[in-house]
Amino acid sequence: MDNKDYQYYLKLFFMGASRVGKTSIKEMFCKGNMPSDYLETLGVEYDSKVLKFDDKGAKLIVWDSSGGKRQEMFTAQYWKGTHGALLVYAVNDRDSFNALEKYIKEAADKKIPIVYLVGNKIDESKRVVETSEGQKFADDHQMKFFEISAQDGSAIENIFAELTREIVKNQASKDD
Ligand SMILES: Nc1nc2c(ncn2[C@@H]2O[C@H](COP(=O)(O)OP(=O)(O)O)[C@@H](O)[C@H]2O)c(=O)[nH]1
Ligand SMILES: [Mg+2]
Repeated sequence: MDNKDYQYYLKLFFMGASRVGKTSIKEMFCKGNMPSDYLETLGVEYDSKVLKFDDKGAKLIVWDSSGGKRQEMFTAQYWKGTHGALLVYAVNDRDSFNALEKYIKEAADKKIPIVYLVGNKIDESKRVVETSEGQKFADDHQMKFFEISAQDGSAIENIFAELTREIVKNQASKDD
C-alpha cells in the first residue's frame, strides 16, 4: 500500500499475562485468522495493518510481547513513542485478572497515553471473571472496557478503530 492510503502512523502495544490471547488477537487483526498452534511469543514481535476509519486511514504498528517475566527485560526503546495499548486478561483465568494492577503501573511508568481493557475468551464455558468485575476495574482506572473472543475479527476491528479515533482526536486537540 502506498503512502497516500494513510495519514496517521500509530504504535500500539499489547500488555497482559501470558496465554491470555495477545498474539491471537494481533494475528486475527493483522492477518485475519488465529494462529493454528500455540506458539509462545519470545521477546517482542510486531505486525502492521492499515485501518480505514471515517474517510481516513491509519497505519497501525502492533507490538506484541511475551508478557510475564520476559517483558521486564524490555528496554525503554521498545516502548518509546507508543500511542496506546490494549491490556488483556482472559475471563477464564483469575490470575490474569489479578495481574492487571501491575500492568497499569507499568503503563503509567512508560507513559502510555491511552490503555483499553480487554477481557478475552468469552467463548470459553468456564468463565471465572464476571463482566461486572472487568467493568468495575475499567471504571476505577478510567479505561474503556471490551469483552471479546479472539475468534471474533469484527469485534477486534471495532476496538482498534475506537482506539485509533481516540488517539487521532487527542493529537488533533494537541495541535490546536
Ligand atoms: N477459547 C479461546 N481460546 C483462545 C482465545 N484467544 C486465544 N486463545 C488460545 O489461548 C492460547 C494462548 O493464546 P496466545 O494468543 O498465544 O496468548 P498470549 O500468550 O497472550 O500471546 C492459545 O492456545 C490460543 O489458541 C479465545 O478468544 N478463546
Ligand atoms: Mg503471545
